[in-house]
Order: sequence, then structure tokens, then C-alpha cells
Amino acid sequence: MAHYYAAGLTMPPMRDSNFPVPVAGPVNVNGACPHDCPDTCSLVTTVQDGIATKVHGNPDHPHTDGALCTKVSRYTERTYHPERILHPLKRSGPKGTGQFEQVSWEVALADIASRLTAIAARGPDAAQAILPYSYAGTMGLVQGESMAARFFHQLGASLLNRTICAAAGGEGLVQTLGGKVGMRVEFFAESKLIIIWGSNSIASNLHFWRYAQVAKRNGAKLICIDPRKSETAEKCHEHIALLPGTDAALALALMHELITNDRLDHDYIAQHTLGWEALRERALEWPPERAAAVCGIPVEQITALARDYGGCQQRGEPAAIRMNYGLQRVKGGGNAVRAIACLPALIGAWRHRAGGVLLSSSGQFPVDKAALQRPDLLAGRTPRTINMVTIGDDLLRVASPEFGLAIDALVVYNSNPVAVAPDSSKVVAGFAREDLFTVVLEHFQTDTADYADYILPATTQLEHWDVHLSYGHTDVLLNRPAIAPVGEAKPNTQIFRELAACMGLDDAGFLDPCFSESDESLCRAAYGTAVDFDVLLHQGFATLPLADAPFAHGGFPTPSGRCEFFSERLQAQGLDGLPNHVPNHEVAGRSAEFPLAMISPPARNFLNSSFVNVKSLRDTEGEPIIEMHAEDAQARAIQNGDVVRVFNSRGEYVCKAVVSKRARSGVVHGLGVWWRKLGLAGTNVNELTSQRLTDMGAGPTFYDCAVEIARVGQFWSTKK
Ligand SMILES: Nc1nc2c(c(=O)[nH]1)N[C@H]1C(S)=C(S)[C@@H](COP(=O)(O)OP(=O)(O)OC[C@H]3O[C@@H](n4cnc5c(=O)[nH]c(N)nc54)[C@H](O)[C@@H]3O)O[C@H]1N2
Ligand SMILES: Nc1nc2c(c(=O)[nH]1)N[C@H]1C(S)=C(S)[C@@H](COP(=O)(O)OP(=O)(O)OC[C@H]3O[C@@H](n4cnc5c(=O)[nH]c(N)nc54)[C@H](O)[C@@H]3O)O[C@H]1N2
Ligand SMILES: [Mo]
Repeated sequence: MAHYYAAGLTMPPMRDSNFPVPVAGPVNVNGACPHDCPDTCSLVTTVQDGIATKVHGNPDHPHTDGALCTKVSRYTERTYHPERILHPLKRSGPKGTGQFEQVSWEVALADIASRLTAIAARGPDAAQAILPYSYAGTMGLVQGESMAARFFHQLGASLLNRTICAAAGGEGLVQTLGGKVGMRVEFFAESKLIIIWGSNSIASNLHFWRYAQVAKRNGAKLICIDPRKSETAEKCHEHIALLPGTDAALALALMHELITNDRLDHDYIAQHTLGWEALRERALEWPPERAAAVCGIPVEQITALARDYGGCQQRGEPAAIRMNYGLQRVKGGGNAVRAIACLPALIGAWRHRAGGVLLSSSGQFPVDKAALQRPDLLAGRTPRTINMVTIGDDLLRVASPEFGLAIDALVVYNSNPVAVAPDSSKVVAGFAREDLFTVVLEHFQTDTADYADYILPATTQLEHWDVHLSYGHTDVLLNRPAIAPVGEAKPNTQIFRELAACMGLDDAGFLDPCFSESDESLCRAAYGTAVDFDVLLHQGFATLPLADAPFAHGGFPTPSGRCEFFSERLQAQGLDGLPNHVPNHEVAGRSAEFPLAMISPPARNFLNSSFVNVKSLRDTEGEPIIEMHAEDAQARAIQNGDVVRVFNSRGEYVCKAVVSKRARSGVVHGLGVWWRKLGLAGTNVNELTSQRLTDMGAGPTFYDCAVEIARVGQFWSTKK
């Protein structure tokens, strides 16, 4: 069997097409998993007679190690799904009812172009009534924000602040370490203590878990800090089930114990940190008893954690923390990440390559964003920025001096906001506006696509070029198209190229050749000369040349070059310069009306709302559920399997109760993110979440959500 990337074998030439030269017989094409996951796996797709028959994990890529998750090993099922959108569709019924008729690309593009042109022609800044809405349906740098960004920049449309996932934690990391930087994931295999903090690695970061398993076999202790007894928590030596949104209190108490027992690396602190005296004072306000009360856990768990972490300092052993974004979807998310990111410097863990912390590695990639996105096309204009988290409220706003123009047109790609954005009833009301013109580029008729005026069929990863970074490892990946586009699908880039042409953005004297740049050329431009493209072409991935232990001798990318316990930049913004515990907007148990704290972490077989429509995966996941502790169930006369209403002042979600040892009392888990229309009563868990923002980064607070639960008498079933 031929390998495109094997030396000397048939490799399709780089050319301006979106699929390779057909090769007879089975061939393997190397690619990259496009999904929003820290693992960014290297894929190998087997193609026979132009049909992708199997997607495998690349055995030659060290992080992927030949293994894929259940979801992506079914990728061909998704690509050839019978409900895949194969033609442009125009709405033929009321918004939200999902009635569409097939139209030609020419008709669709001409009509969309004329609608958008009419809006933009209303006045000098009128294009700001047009909003792009996108996230990480694909993490590809080319099918994400390249041609799309150029298009909206040239038009002068509103800008989108892409905050929905990682904004608070990202900002916490930047303020403390100076960037989205940290340990190299492979060295977790050599750690002696691994704290998995706010992450269900088995479900959402499987290839990290493999390294943790190697460490475990070599005697490392694994501790999981998570309100839920997740698949990962049950496989660790210890599980600390704190209340949601109390992680900073735990981290501060841990510092308290390191200080009072003198488990500190004084030399590292003196040479490579900033603000130690102030942090010391702050931490001494947090004896374990105080934190235990806030976190809802026994004092002994905190002192034991401090003994484990401080013990590594004493013995000179590497201690590593794998944070993930689960802990920063609460009001104090930025502060929590700051507090945790301070810990390795206190014990000098960074001296070892197997010590430190990793939340995201994405800041280590030398992406030339300006080359891809061309912000210069704004030509001095400064459009307003809309936060994607508050799309529910913002779609319902009328024009005002503070807000500017009402949003009159929305172009959605790589995202399913009607399912994933908080406070769904507002989001749905916004999308249902008769006077809103909505275009959705999609693979499937999602909850969002149901509200579109036009749905445009987009290619999947098997059908287009792309180049990737990763937020969980430090390799660049290239994705080659393995098959021709299915049906009439086109890459996002091509759709924006053609729209630009239809709108005359590429003629009439302000023609910019950037609208005819090919995907292959964009792939090369993403890293310029920083990455050897020939290496990518030949093996599908290229490892960044980075130090093993990035901060062994300090050199943090902060303004001071030190790990900043105290941040002058935050203080200048009127915020606390030191990390602190910032209680939730909706503190667990505080409200008598809505006494339960609800988190809605990912379901293992879905990826956000992607894959919910893949039947085999949906069947494994079963039905939409809420996990609850036996005490909380009993108090409400709820039995395992009962259909329940989960509700608060924002809305109501009908699902099945699972009385489960995974839940601690007072906290319930509405596993996400189901398609509304595939749920029990046409809603999902985001009916309950709020649009309130985090302390830093203006992120979402999905896991900061108080609810009540009651039985529903009637029998419901999704089995249609
Ligand atoms: N299978 C699967 N994989 C995924 C995803 C998916 O939906 N499904 N999503 C992808 C995406 S978009 C992302 S951003 C990444 C990372 O996504 P994350 O959302 O970080 O994913 P997890 O690691 O599964 O979940 C976070 C864990 O945090 C816990 N948690 C919730 N609140 C708190 C809290 O206040 N404190 C602490 N300590 N823990 C808390 C939850 O119970 C859960 O076990 O994963 C990606 N991978
Ligand atoms: N309650 C609750 N809500 C959450 C979360 C949670 O934990 N709990 N997690 C949040 C997080 S971390 C995130 S990142 C967001 C994720 O939210 P989104 O980024 O919206 O992610 P998905 O739900 O996976 O939807 C992505 C869509 O993009 C489409 N797509 C994929 N590839 C392409 C492509 O190449 N072209 C086009 N045009 N479309 C494509 C897919 O078909 C899919 O419908 O959700 C957030 N919402
Ligand atoms: Mo995310």
C-alpha cells in the first residue's frame, strides 16, 4: 500500500485543487484530527477507489501512537453520514422548523451577496450590522480564521471575541506565566506526582492519560481534583471532590501548608518569581480549615495534598500539574488558574522537565496570524467587538449609542451556538428574529442550521487542506485531503473566496489578490519559514524545537521575565494583583429556591455538540442525563431512571436522573452537549446556564449554575 508521506512513493503534487490526484488501489493519506481537543492526533486515512474506508491513528506520530478515540475512529461514519448536507439549502418554512429546499450554489451565493451588500451599503460603518460567529468545529488554521477573517475584515463587519472555551484560564495563565506555555506533555511520563486538576483526561485528553499511566506504572501518585468522580478520578490514587468554583481556595491553602511546613524552594522563588512577600501574606489568610469549609471537603484532604506536593520538593522529585479548562468555567476561573499556576514556582518544580504545570501549549506555536487573517484589510477601521458568550442578549439588542447597530446578519461557521451558547432561550429568541439574515456553513442540519436562511455545505477534514497547532502537545500537523468533496460541499475558505468575488470585494479597484490565494498556499503561510514545510509534507507532523524544561532557569515570557505571583497589569486594570478565591455568581447551596450546583462537563462520546448525530455514538451515550447523589435524589423522591425537570429562573431541561456515586451531595452533572432536537423535550442543558462572565478574560460561566430538580410523572422517550 502506498503512503503519500513515505519517501519515494506517489505524493500528490501541491496544486490548486481541494483533493489529491486520484491514485489507483488503496492509498494512505496523512492528516490531522480537526476537533477541539488537546490531543490533535495525526491521522492516516485509507482510501480505496476515491472512498475513505478507514481512519486510523498514525503509528509514527509519538503522541498519537497509533490510537484514536472512539469518536474519531468513526470519522468515515460522520463524513458519509446519510444526513450530511450535500447541497446549498434555502429556507422554505418558518425559522426553526428546519424546512429547506435545494438551490444551486450560484443562486445561494448571489442572494447572500446581495443581502450582505445591501446591509453594508447603508452607511460608512453599516457593515458592523454583520457578525461572523465561529469557533473550533475545526481547529484548522486555514479552514478556521484565514479566508473568513479576510472576508470580514475587508467588509468591515463586527469582530467576534472568541471566548466560549478558554478565555478566563488563558488570561490567568498569561498573567502568571506570560503565555499559553508550560510543560511538554511527554515528560509527564517521568513525573512522580501528577495532579489532574479540573480535567477528565480519559474522556477528553486520552493521549495525555497514556503518559500518566506510564508514570503510574513507574510509581507516580495520581491525584484528581474534580467535583465529579469522573472516569479519570476513579482511576487515580486520590480524588478530591471539591465544590465547583472553589479551586483557588484549595490552591491558597496548599500554599499555606507549603509555607508553614517550609516546603519551599527559596532559591527559585528569589531568582525567578515576582511578588513573593505579597503572595505569602495572602496565602497565610487561608489555613486549611478555612479552605475546607469553602471547598466542602475534609481538612485532612488538604493537608495530605500538601504533604504529597511538598514531599516532592523535599525529596527533589518532579511534581506535575495537568490543569484543564473544566475549572475555569466559573466566575473566579481566571483567579483559580492564576493560583494554581503559581504552585510549581513555590516548590521549584520547573527545575525538572517532568515538573511544572500544563494547561495549554498553544502559545508555543509561531503562527503568522497576520499573514492568514490580514487585519490590515480593516484599513484603519475599528469595528466593535461582540463577545460570543453573550450572543443571546446581543441578538436581541436594538441599536443604541453603547451597543451600536443592531445585528442584522449573522454568518455562522465551525460552531453550533443554538446548542452550545449559554442561556438558550435567549439564543433561540435571537436566532428566531424574522428580520435577522442568517447563513450557516455546516456538515449537518444542527440546531443552529434550523434557523438559517441559507445552509451552505462545507467539506470535512477528509476533503480539504489544513494545517494545525495543538493545545496539548507541541507538534505542528498538516492535513491533506484524502477524498474529493462529498456532494457539492466546498471548503470554508472556498465559500468565502466565492462570496468575496460575488460581492465585488475583489474588483472595482480594491481588488486584493489575497482572495485568490489557494488553501495550499495558506497552509504554507501559516508558519512561514518557522516550520519546514517539506517535513510536514513527508511525515505529516513536525516537532517544534523547544527546551525540555522551559523554565528551569526562569525566563518566563512575562514582562518581568519571572513567574508573576503579583501582576501589575491586573492591578492597573483595577483588579486584584494577587490571585484570590472569587466565589461563584451562584454559590452552591446559597439559594433556597435553587439549592443544587450544576456542572455540565463533556460527555465522553460527544465532542461538545459534534457527533451527537452519529447514531452509534449517541446509542453508547444513551439519553440526556443528570447525575445526582442518592441523598439529593431521596430528598426529592427521585428514583434512578426517572424523567426529571431541571430548572432555574432561566429555563427548564427535561432529562433522565441517574442516581450515581459519581456525584457528591449538593452537586449535579448535566452531561453535555446534546442537540436540542435530539433531547427529550427539545431543549438541552444550556437552557439553564447563564450569560454572566468570568473575573478575567470575559469567558463563560457554564459550571456556575444553581438549579432545582423535580420528577416528571409522564414517561418520555427519545427512541423515535
Ligand atoms: N470526549 C470529549 N473530549 C473533549 C471534549 C468533549 O466535549 N468530549 N471537549 C473538548 C474541549 S472543547 C475542551 S475545551 C477540552 C477540555 O475540556 P474540559 O471541559 O476541560 O474537559 P474535561 O477534562 O472532560 O472536563 C473538565 C472536568 O472538570 C470538572 N469540573 C467542573 N467544574 C469544576 C470545578 O469547579 N473545579 C474543578 N477542579 N473541576 C471542575 C468536570 O467535572 C470535568 O470532569 O476537551 C476537549 N475534549
Ligand atoms: N453547558 C455547556 N456548554 C458548553 C460547554 C460545556 O462544557 N457545557 N463547553 C463549551 C466549550 S469548551 C466549547 S469549546 C464550545 C464549543 O462549541 P462549538 O465550537 O460550537 O463546537 P461544536 O458543538 O462541536 O460545534 C461545531 C460545529 O462545527 C461544525 N464543523 C466542523 N468542522 C467544520 C468545517 O470544516 N466547516 C464548517 N463550516 N463547519 C464545521 C460541526 O459540524 C459542528 O456542528 O461549547 C461550549 N458549551
Ligand atoms: Mo472547549
